[in-house]
Amino acid sequence: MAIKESAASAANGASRHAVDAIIIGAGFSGLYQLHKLRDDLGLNAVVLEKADGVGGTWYWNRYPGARCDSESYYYCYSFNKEIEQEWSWSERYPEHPEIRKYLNFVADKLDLKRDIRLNTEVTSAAFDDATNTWTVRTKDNQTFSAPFLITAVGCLSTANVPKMKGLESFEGQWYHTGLWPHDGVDFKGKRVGQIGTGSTGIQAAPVIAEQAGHLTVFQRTANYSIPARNGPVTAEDVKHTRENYDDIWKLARAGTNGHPFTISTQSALAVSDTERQGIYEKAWERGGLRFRASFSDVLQNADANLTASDFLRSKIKEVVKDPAIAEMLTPYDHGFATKRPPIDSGYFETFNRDNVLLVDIKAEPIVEVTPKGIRTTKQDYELDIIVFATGFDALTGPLVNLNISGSQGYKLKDAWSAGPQTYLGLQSPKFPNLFTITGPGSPSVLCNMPIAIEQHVDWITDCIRDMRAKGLKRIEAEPEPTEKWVAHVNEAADATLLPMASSSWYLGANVPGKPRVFMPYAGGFARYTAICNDVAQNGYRGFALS
Ligand code: N01
Repeated sequence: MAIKESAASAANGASRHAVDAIIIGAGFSGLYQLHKLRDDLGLNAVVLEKADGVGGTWYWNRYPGARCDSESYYYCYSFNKEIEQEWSWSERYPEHPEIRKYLNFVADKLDLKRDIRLNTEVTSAAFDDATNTWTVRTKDNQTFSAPFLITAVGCLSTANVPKMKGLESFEGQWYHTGLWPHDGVDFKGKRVGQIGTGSTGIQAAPVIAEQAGHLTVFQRTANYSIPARNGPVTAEDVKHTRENYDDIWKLARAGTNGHPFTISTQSALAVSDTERQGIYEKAWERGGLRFRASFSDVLQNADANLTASDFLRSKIKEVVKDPAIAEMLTPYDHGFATKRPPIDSGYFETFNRDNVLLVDIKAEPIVEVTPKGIRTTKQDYELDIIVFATGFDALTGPLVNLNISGSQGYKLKDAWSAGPQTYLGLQSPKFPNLFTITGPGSPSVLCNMPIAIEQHVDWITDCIRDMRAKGLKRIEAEPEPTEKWVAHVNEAADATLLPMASSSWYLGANVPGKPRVFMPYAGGFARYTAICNDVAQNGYRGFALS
């Protein structure tokens, strides 16, 4: 890439670079977006990445037990046949180092790294109406300018560390799972406290319990979980996948969630109790996220949902030996899959261990962190290490934190103060030429991420190609279609049981003070893709182009 650097500014320590497109983030989205813009459109594109390696989410999330909940054969790119045929996964669910290895393999294969600036943290981005140019500043005093700015910052990349009184006084170590030390943490013989029992906490607890002297799990909301049933991928599996990739991707794109399996067309209420039990048992044995596809209406009909929730509650009671602990671990305040359903490797079994204690912090709330551990309203728990598995400021956090100002200096944080305002999750009014890959208002986190990412990157690339072909310099979401889209996102969520889970991060409920708005698009991936394609084919309806 020929980045133009201004000699004058380079002389005073700062440096300025002019390119055609700036991409922020070198995870799944940033890598693919760079490939498309540079290698398909021939643009000067640069990726700015805070970390010292590629991987995005998988660069940071290295906590014990971190692996993907989507199955490896489809948690990968679909755009390149050679990559598909050359790469093979070792496990049904890839562990974090293997995903980083895969992303490095892709980056090397496509020679992407020469256009990725690592250790380059973006501190602000501002749009200039006179020149239709974005200017991005970085922590190390560099300035990049380009007509197009594309955020590839992920949906779950801003760690949510709760503000707990006394944390600074803690004499042990504390860590957030999403910012895990690269050298790992030595739990041997240590008294560990884990706060949080979402997907992350449910993956981490069994591994920490095996390594630590003692583990105390502080649970605010009990959760459902399905066994992952992880295992090695055989040579036969690899061969079968490679031979069938076209069909796998076709199926994934045709569905609701970008997974290559179909949701049953049968209602949970249309079968006998015995038949339903048999179907759930089979799904439980098979394991994984596919459990929720057992019936058509698990996420649409409260009575149907109850059958799944009851089945999973009964499993907790089967697995956990102490009935009082089993009861504490049983969720009653939300239906199965109305929050993102975790999958696990021995989570409930962990509570049968002698070195594990469960504390219900709804019954005895945390009062403060003391120098020696955690104090609840009932007692003090002495700890050497605290693990915050407390999730993320999801979807909006990574974008708002970029300190973006659009047309006439309008700030994204103000534009979204009552919740994200996007058109198709791709753009926001007053932020011309800014595209948000898997932004709020798109299927994103309700989808197998690489599939959602590829759809967005392809759409953005086609849009930029069309604009350049027509000599257009500016594209901006219009306010009215945006309002309609936000209303449609709400409608789509309301047609499901998803908004019922009042503590869900889909609603922003995990971050104190965050507006309660259902953020991802729940209308289904295939439907969403058709809408985006239709918008593009109709002259980018809803966008102002000039
Ligand atoms: O975060 P979460 P996560 N005091 O927000 C609790 C993806 N993911 O990191 O439910 C005490 O789900 C909070 O309690 P409550 C996946 O999409 C993917 O686990 O708010 N507790 C909850 O128990 C997932 O959904 C994979 O009452 C506090 C937990 O912390 C998303 O990431 C693996 C608290 C947070 O759960 C986020 O999952 C893992 C406080 N102040 C995750 N604040 C793979 O596919 C929060 N909690 C690999």
